[in-house]
Amino acid sequence: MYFDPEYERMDRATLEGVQLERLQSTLNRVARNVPLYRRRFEDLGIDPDDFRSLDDVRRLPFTSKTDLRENYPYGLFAVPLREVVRLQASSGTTGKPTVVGYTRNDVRRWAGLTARLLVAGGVTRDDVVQVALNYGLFTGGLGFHYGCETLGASVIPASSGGSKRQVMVMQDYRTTALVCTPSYALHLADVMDEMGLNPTALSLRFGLFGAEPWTDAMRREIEERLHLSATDNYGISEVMGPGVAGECLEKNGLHVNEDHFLVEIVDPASGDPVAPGEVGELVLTTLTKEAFPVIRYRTGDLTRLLDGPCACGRTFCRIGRLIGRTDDMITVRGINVFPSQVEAILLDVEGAEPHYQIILERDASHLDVATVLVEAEEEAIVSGSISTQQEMIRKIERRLSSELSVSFKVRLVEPRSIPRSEGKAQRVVDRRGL
Ligand code: DLL
Repeated sequence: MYFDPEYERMDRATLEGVQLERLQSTLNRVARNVPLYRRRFEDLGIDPDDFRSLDDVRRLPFTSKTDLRENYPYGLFAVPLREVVRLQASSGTTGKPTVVGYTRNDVRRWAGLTARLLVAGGVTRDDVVQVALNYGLFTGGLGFHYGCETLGASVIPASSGGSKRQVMVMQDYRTTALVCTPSYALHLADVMDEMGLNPTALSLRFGLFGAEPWTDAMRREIEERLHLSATDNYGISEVMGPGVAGECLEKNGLHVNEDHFLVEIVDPASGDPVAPGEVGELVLTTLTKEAFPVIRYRTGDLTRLLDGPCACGRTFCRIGRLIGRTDDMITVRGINVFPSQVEAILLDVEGAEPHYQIILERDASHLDVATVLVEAEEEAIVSGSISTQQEMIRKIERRLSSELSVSFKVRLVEPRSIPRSEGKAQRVVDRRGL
């Protein structure tokens, strides 16, 4: 089953023709409307009309998260705000998040792309889809929601959290497909156990999971415990959100929606293309976005291109599971955080030192638990009363939670008790076994 058979099964030569045409029009759009790209193209003597082959893309400069930060909030938009009908955001490396915008056409195309992935993952218009991803600035909830409506499935906008209510809705509304993060799916399985509910009594058939790293072992556990077929979905707000790539029921890599995104895998250090099949950094160029096109965006995600055709009949290339990051970004319950964001908050709290370590664990019910060990100033530890220490802990926890949307547990530790390193400080200790 396909949502867009004409494109999803397009032969390679025709697809490349479509990509080249769309790339040319994107390059013209950004050269005309986005000062950063115009400047960079001029400096390098790049004329978008000279583009004759897809390989020419390598002549273009990369775009990084820093470029987005320096142009916060709207500096990289290629249309006036009047034409923007939606704004979403993703975490920034420090302080402010990154804002992304969509025109009416962008929203429509985005919905079509998540609809494709839903169909690839087994969902049809006869399904009842519970979207248990956060609805808000995060692209996950609304991204999949519109895809369900476009497909014609019945969507339950459950959003994230409230696990017992999620299970009750699943039972009463006879949910047949679940969309959430993989760790939340396992957590829901635990909640069902606690409630004495046997998942075989539910109507679940398919699960689309993503937004955070997971493993094949986790897939097997989710499938066995929830009695559904689970597929992996990748997306990134700066490029669009969910809808960039997703698995079909062959479960053998994620098909990239190549008629809308140009894929490159590069060596993170040199920026040169890696040999086919080698692991490198995923670099994406949008081919159809109007409001927020990005050229050669360094996603920071590590993966590789998989070889050979897929038995599902889709001709789009496949990438392997996302296996890590080139930077120190972490994902806690599906939300991205950079250690530098934690540091910026600590620097701002009196009595706290910017010496810290983030410990990531998974609790018995499969949820991420993030603890920040914070060195307190000598005074706060030695002469500070328990109540002032507790007040400081509460203050840091409140700020981390309200500014980063992640609930961290904070523990104050003695000055100089966090190991110092001669090179890069080890800011994150990840014990989640991913
Ligand atoms: O997480 C979009 C999304 C929502 C994808 C729902 C799938 C489902 P951001 O919040 O911008 O967007 O986070 C993007 O999350 O750069 C990866 O590091 C990580 N990530 C996303 N999907 C996967 C996945 C959404 N399937 C960042 N496996 C990316 C591993 C993933 N990591």
